[in-house]
Amino acid sequence: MKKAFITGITGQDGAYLAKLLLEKGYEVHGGVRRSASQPRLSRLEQLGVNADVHLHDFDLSEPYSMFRLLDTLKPDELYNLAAQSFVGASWTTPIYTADIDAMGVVRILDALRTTSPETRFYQASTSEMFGLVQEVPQSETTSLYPRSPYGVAKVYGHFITKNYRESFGLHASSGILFNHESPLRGKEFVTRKITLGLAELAHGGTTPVQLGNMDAKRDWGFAGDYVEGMWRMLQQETADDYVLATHVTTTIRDFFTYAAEALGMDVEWEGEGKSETATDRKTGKLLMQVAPEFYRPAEVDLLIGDASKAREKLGWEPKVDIRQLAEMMAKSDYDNF
Ligand code: NAP
Ligand code: G4F
Repeated sequence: MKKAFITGITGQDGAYLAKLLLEKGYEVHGGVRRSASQPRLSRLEQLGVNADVHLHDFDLSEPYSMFRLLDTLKPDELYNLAAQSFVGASWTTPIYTADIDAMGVVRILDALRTTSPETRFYQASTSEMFGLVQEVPQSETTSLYPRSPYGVAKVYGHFITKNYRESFGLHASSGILFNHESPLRGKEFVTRKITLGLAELAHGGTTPVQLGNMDAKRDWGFAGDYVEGMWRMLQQETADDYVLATHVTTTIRDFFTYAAEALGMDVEWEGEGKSETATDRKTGKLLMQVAPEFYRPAEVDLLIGDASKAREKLGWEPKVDIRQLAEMMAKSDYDNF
């Protein structure tokens, strides 16, 4: 039986990956950090796998306990999914974000190099590294130009992974994953904020969803498809870096429309910029208004990925398209309201 260790197992991707690895027969271990409301196992519970995983106290800021844990576990595969993952918060917590998302990666790589150099390592890199995009679509060879403290920290994590592969021969791969969502997505991310807000409105609520930049475009896929790609990367004989993306880009506005339509609404858009609104033609209810506090100091305007390498070398394909994703999330939030 193979043994896997997942950092960030309580997050969206951690929960889907834990389920996938259990289905494949792995012994699954995960790192959880302490907090007053610990353990935060709701996502693992929602997928019905909380009782099947082995949990360990773990924090990416704590090198010595990480070292001891990895020395004991010596996992076959380690997926580093833990991060301060919210781009918006990285401007208010830039130093913390750098410590976890950049230094945390080298802490774990260095502990692995010493305690368990045969472990195969996955780093959660991100399309946010492309930032002010230098090429359309973006692939593994596109130049990086991060636009947030989060993106800058992730660039370090990306290159230190490559560096430990080249310097010490670790089987260390980076997945450059474009945005991926699900009913388990954190409530602060725009897709989930939209589907939760629309579910409340559909149940009789009257508070419109307050959003920032409606023109940004993202390449959105389903998290369940993307964790399959992570696993496939670590099954390759040689470690490498891969983009996972759908090659379809959608504005925030269009995602909002798709989610609203899934709940039977008929959206009318009016105004522009900070005056933009969305109303349900059927009921006259105000569904969305722009709130300038959700604009970012610097924006990533357009992400669209080219996952040809993953398709050819890993045989990976996304299965859920953007309308199916919006419907899945909107209906889940409506049903669980
Ligand atoms: P998520 O839902 O926000 O989960 C983040 C996880 O990291 C949580 O389990 C969190 O624990 C844990 N964590 C945070 N700080 C930690 C620390 N100091 N020590 C140990 N654990 C810590 O994120 P996600 O969407 O699953 O994303 C997984 C990874 O992929 C992240 O690295 C993210 O940056 C990256 N990524 C995500 C996407 C995407 O679209 N989802 C795209 C590209 C890359 P708590 O439960 O205690 O908060
Ligand atoms: O949903 P978001 O917060 O995701 P963002 O910034 O693209 O980051 C996510 O994807 C990255 C991969 O590219 C991951 F690395 C990262 O960990 C995370 O999972 O924002 C998406 C877009 C932005 O352009 C933002 O300005 O939506 C825009 N937006 C407009 N109104 C909003 C809002 N975003 C949020 N969170 N909240 C709003 O009210």
